[in-house]
Amino acid sequence: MTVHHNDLNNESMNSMTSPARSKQEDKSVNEQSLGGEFVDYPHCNSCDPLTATFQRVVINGLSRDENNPYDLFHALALSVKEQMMHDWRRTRFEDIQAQRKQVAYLSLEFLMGRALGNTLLNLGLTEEAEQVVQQYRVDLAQLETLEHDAGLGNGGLGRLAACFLDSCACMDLPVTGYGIRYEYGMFTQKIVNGYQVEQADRWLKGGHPWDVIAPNHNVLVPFYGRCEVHVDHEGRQHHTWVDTQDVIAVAYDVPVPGYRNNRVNTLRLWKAQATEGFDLEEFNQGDYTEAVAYKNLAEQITMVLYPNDSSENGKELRLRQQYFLSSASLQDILNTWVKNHGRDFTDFSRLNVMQLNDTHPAIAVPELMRLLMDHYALGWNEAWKITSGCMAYTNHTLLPEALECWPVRMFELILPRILEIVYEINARYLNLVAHHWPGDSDKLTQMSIIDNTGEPTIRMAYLAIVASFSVNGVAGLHTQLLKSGLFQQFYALWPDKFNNKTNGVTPRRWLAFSNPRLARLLDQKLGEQWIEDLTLLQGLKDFLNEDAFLQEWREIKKQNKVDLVTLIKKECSVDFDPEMLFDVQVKRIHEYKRQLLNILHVIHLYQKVLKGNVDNMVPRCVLIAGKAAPGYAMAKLIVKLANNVAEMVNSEPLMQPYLRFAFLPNYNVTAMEKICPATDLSEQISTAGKEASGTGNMKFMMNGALTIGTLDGANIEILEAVGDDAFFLFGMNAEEVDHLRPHYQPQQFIESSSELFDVLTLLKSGHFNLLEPGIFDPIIYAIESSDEPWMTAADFESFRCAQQAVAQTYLDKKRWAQLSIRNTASSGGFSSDATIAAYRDDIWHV
Ligand code: 26W
Repeated sequence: MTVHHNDLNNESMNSMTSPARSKQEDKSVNEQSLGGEFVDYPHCNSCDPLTATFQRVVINGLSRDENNPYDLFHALALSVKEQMMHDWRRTRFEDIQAQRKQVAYLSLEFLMGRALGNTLLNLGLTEEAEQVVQQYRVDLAQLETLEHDAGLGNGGLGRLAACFLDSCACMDLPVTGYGIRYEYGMFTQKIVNGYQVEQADRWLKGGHPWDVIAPNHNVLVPFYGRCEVHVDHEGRQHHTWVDTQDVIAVAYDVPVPGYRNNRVNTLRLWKAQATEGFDLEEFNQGDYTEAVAYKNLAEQITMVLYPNDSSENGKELRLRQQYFLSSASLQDILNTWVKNHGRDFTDFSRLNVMQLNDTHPAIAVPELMRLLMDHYALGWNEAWKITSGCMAYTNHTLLPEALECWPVRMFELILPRILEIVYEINARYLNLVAHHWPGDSDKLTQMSIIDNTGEPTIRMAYLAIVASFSVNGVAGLHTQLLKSGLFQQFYALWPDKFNNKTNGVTPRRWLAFSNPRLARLLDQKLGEQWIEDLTLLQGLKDFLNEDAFLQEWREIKKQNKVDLVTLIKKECSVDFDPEMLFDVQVKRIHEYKRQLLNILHVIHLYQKVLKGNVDNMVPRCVLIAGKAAPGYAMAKLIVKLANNVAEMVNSEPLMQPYLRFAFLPNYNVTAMEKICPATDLSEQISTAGKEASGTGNMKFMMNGALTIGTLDGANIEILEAVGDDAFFLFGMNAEEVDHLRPHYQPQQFIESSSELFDVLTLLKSGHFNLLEPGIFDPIIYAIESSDEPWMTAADFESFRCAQQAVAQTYLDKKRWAQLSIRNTASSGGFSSDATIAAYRDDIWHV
């Protein structure tokens, strides 16, 4: 069945801002949003103190039951949101008034985690909130634990988007995040008999107190249908996309408060809703079930986050998500523009920029062309000038399997008008390529946006590069590899587009909030300014030789470890000991991240203890956590191996004094808030050249962990910042990896390391899978295979030696504390504030 654009009844149309809206309406909105002074809601109580707001919320029954802790959490969150309402509205008003350039951060993922604690911190309301809830005999910390993580992301890319939003608000930048309000976020990981089992994440089940629905921003997103061309009396072609099945995008706004600066930015999340026009009509024709099925089809779009963070799976639903986000966001941006500037787009690209978070929203490129041409009647050249003047693309991965290529036939069916535009972009761009490399037809094939080598597909990264004025990688090495490898020819064509923006993490969440003990010490020693200027942490170096300070530093780490011990005991039933070295690797499970290398090392330590070879051995607790993509069999097997090895290690009494090993289920933002302050050693051990940047590495460093790592991603910059005596470097570099690749013979490495040989022998013996013989064969086979891309065996010896150096260093408590301090002190450059300052100055020009 089809639902026609025109079929929408008036009621639903009224809530849409459509390009067809009359001048009259435009004017009234203009007056509302721009007219004269800022007038607040008449009944706005955000000037009340939090205490009064909270009491009113409770008394008015907005909370359900004040004896129920969850309801109290809810009431507190509503009250805190209300505290932000005035500034939120004013921020929007002033940004429009000032005609500041607006940035839209388009991302399929925003991994926000919990909001309460962080919001209170940013607003400076933590103490007041503590007092308020004490009257109900609960403590704030306990209430905070009742909030469900907003897990609207997979890993690095999604969490980066969240850190960026925080930094933008803190730095007073007019940046709006645009994303999807998935009904189900990142799955909950359970471990059953050592295996990962996924459970749906019903994160909204208790209600979501933070968002505000903004029905006046609803837009219609078209799908399916067909294209028509009309030629007007001047001979100009006009394209229309007709017989579409439209889906309503409903805006849910989440406030993003800055740090004590009265700015509140917006994260606008779109939810799909079936149009209202369809059901009655179909129902009258007796097609009730069809009508309901259509409703499902429409509302499916925002039902679930795709849980893979490294391989593209080409699902139609995912494409619909991407287009839904891109179209809704752009329509919203254009509607705002038209309200405030009318239909004159001359200054549009001077006053708007869209940052594409990887290629996931790259379909925004042809969509902006479509809206400008088909809705606002601009010609191709004019539309292209605008589009290519405001798109900027960030690449987050070099892995070829992660590069998105959509089958042309899928576009043909779902987005026929978009396909036409992509073809036209490609034709014009290939013309330029042909001029640049005359007579080189290979270049045309290699660089074409359409890949015709097999089933025709659209290379989304190429589309993004062609249309963007800026293309950036996320760490120095990564950008260099983009220029010399993946996007080499594009770099030759447009060298000026390419730039690096090394990632960062927000010190509000990852230091001030997660590590309050350390934050208090920093306040005392450095003053409170460090939260907004993290380079001030350098000042810690003045205390490197003060014994009392070193003592205090170690005591804080120890207390944080005690907290983590409690969590590990509760979740894994494993006893960690805060006196032991905490050796931690937490991140998505992927072969290139080499959790396997870490597990092999644990097996090696286990064998050492079994052999009684314990002289000078440093007792350690090894922690691994992370989710495997549900369809990634090898990653899931690595989870199982970690759990089985942990079981053997922890049940062997001989290990007790020397080695403990836990796999913590359901790694997420909230878990990291407990983990990173308690970590001594941060494992960043990816095969060189594969990890674009990493951001966990930065969170650990900020919290005083030392890194054991390869020369990969931002590790390189971390090493430079802290110095090589405070970083345990091992393994091949990216060049050596590439060099060895064609000749790789893992057997050579296995034969030349008796330790690795012994580890593999034990693994092969079935020692860790007595009840499930053969299950780890694929892992053993991979390690021994000459085309294992991650070259685990090649780096084992080097890793083991670096781990020995770690142990040696840890024996000297004072030295370790000094190195730990130096790590924190040198982490200032990895604040996302620094990263955002660079986006602002070099790309956004806000
Ligand atoms: C299409 C499936 C898919 C989904 C997500 C492919 C690729 C992705 C992301 C690009 C994966 C990702 O999160 N990349 C990580 O981005 C971080 C932020 O820049 C980096 O720090 C990590 O190194 C990078 O792996």
